[in-house]
Amino acid sequence: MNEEQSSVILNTSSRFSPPQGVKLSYGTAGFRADASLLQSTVYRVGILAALRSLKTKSVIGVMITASHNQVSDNGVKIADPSGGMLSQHWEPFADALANATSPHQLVKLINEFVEKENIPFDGIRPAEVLLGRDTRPSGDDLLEAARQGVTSIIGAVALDMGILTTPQLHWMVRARNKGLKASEQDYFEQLSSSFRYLLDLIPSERSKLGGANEKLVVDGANGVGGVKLKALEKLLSGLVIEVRNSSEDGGVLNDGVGADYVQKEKVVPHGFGSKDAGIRCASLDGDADRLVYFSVQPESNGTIDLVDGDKILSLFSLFIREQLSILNEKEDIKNLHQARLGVVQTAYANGASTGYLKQLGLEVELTPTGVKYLHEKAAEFDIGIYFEANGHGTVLFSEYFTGWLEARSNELSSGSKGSEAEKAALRLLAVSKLINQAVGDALSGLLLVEVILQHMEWSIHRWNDLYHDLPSRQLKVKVADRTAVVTANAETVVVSPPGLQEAINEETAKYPHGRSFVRPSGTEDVVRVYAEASTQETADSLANSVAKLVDRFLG
Ligand code: G16
Repeated sequence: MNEEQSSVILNTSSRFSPPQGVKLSYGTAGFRADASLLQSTVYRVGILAALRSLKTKSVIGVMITASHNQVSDNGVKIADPSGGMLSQHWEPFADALANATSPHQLVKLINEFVEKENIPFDGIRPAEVLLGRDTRPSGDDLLEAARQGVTSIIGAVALDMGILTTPQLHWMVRARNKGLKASEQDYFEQLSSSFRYLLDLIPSERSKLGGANEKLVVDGANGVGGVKLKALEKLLSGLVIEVRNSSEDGGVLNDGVGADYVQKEKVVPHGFGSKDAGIRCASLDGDADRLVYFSVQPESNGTIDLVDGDKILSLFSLFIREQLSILNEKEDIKNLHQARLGVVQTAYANGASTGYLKQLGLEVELTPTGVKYLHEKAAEFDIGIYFEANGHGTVLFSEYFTGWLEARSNELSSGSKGSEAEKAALRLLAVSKLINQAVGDALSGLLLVEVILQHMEWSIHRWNDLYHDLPSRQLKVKVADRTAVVTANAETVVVSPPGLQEAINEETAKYPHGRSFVRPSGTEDVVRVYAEASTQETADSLANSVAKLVDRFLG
């Protein structure tokens, strides 16, 4: 960097002093903390995003959100040129920037990194960064900090895209870098038109009046997702949606509502109750990148049948596998391509779901928690479906396979939908347009679930009966230093502190079908405990015993 550039950073950074005595780290999905601590981190992430834009000669995204965390928290996620998460190779630089103690140290770090990465400051293509935020009250100020960070790189342009869901911003970054239309309206139009197209491809002999056609009731977590879903619904036909807990309703973000609450507590969110028994319901998280379904049990006290990310993964797998087998069976299609289909889960996947997917003959891969890992693995397949049990996931189509599907689609004469095999190809192509190719997206995921249920003529109960979850329990344990827990083998084994894994093994062995693991959260200051066993009582008991072990070893 030249002197002029260094002095601009020295000047602007002096307005954003880092909080004293706080070490921030780039976690599962970026930085996350109490919003009052984040001004300097977000400003510095703005600088990083502009540098990433210069390095990749592409548009980068910065999203101000703390997703499922409480409303007083905030955070920042970075979208790479593909629309996916920031390359893991740059995470240590993000950590170092966030923790630089003075403007001079910050400039020194940037200079070293610019040299090491050979980042061009030639002014040929100025940096361009899209900024978005969710509905948190702290979002406005933090977005301004990000804007100042971006524009402290001379010539860089920061475009404020306003209040968005996280997946909308990732989608826009991807679309911009592909030279496609990338406004919010374009996003809504792509989702609604591919949804309509898939509905039109439902075989006519199917009545379209099955259980799936009844109203869907959606819990918006009092966040951005509910408002965006209402806007999207205006463009939809063939689906009736009622949104509750929209940010316009005055409730508190993620407080007794939202996908994280519903999935972890397995109870109804606020605003739902016995009057909803049996109805198909869904829940989004605070920034609408997670989706779970549920139905309220009749005459219950708020208990639900949870249809989580594992079951969404299973539903998508069944539908896509069916289309691929129609393609492969029919010989009337030119240049048949045997697509490789794979699914990706984490250790949180219910054991019953993994068993079910393997029984379908699918390749099942396991990665650590965090979409950055699942996404990378899923991208190795022609069609890679990934979902975390918490409802974060999507379906990725390789460029090669999408090109092949597009060629089939172009061969069809206009207006004709062709043979069964060609219809299957058209369905798969429409799925690739409907489902967000950049990142897990509750809105596009919801539309895909809805159209598949209509295609199968399935109610939520039929879907939920695909397999029966093993009873499970998740707990959080507050410890002095969660980074003292180090794991291996996709987080299934603790390697540090010594002795903890042996103690967990000993405890787990006491329970029929017992399975348990612990890992440090990358978004909250807790250690997470997961346990599975043959009954709810024993799963609860195993989780409690393991939580006590965590406390004993790390207390
Ligand atoms: C983020 C990540 C997810 C992860 C979740 C919880 O979700 O994108 O991949 O499952 O955090 O992570 P942890 O257990 O490390 O706290 P979100 O929706 O909060 O951005």
